[in-house]
Amino acid sequence: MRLTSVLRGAVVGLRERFDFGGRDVARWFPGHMAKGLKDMKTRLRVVDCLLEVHDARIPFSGRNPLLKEALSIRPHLLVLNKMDLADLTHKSRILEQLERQGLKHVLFTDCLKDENIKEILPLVTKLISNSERYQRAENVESCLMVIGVPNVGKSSVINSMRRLHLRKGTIRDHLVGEEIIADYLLYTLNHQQQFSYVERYGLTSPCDDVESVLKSIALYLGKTNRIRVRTGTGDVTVRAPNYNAAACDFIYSFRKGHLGKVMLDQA
Ligand SMILES: Nc1nc2c(ncn2[C@@H]2O[C@H](COP(=O)(O)OP(=O)(O)OP(=O)(O)O)[C@@H](O)[C@H]2O)c(=O)[nH]1
Ligand SMILES: [Mg+2]
Repeated sequence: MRLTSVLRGAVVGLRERFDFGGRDVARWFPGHMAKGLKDMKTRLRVVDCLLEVHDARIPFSGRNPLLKEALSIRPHLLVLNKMDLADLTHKSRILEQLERQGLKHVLFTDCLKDENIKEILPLVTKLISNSERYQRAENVESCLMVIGVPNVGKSSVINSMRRLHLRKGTIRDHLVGEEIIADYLLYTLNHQQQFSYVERYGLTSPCDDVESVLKSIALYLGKTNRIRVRTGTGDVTVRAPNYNAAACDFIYSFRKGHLGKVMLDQA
């Protein structure tokens, strides 16, 4: 047993609550934030989604109350950053409580290890395409605004996204729906040495990694979502491949026989 847990059980007489002793607790919402909020509201017109960064150690407090009004008019993703510093034993309870407050889309991140950062853009893309006001076609540019109180890691999140998406490309953790089917078809085609897809989609060589194939297909077909991330120091554009659109095209072409003759059952 760790010393701390022994102590937790053994030490008695510790304070149950913190007594502020009548001290006037400073209003934490200073003037410069009011100004920032005013600027933000002006710029909100061109924004498709809001990414609010906050500290994972204070999931319920310290968020700017005036943001709520602004947040309700755009799809909103709450990123609880610095998860490496937070005790997340009760993570599911935290998520439930946030959901009761109307916060349905929440991600925990750690910018030091780029943890979960790659989940952000696919989720943002989904939120934007699901939002009624912004029914958008593919390949249009979307605009994401990153907001949050000072020092929560806004710049770090943007830099991590930049690092992951611009240099290495979007990496996804889980394949879903059509992507799994596409993966199976890719496996089959490669297994049967049927490489028509290479030429059809302008690849350089056969490849057995579905993620990389779908990414190439998306770029080749121009099925990408461009997301402009507004930051205090200029905008960053991230181009996210639309994996699902690529997978659908791959499956469609397969069904139409454009990827060559195949045999799905073994004789
Ligand atoms: N441990 C840990 N530290 C982090 C993480 N993300 C950011 N930090 C640190 O938190 C501090 C603030 O990060 P910034 O990215 O500058 O935060 P910000 O919200 O842009 O701050 P302002 O622009 O000043 O409002 C820096 O010292 C970062 O290194 C994280 O996931 N884990
Ligand atoms: Mg910053």
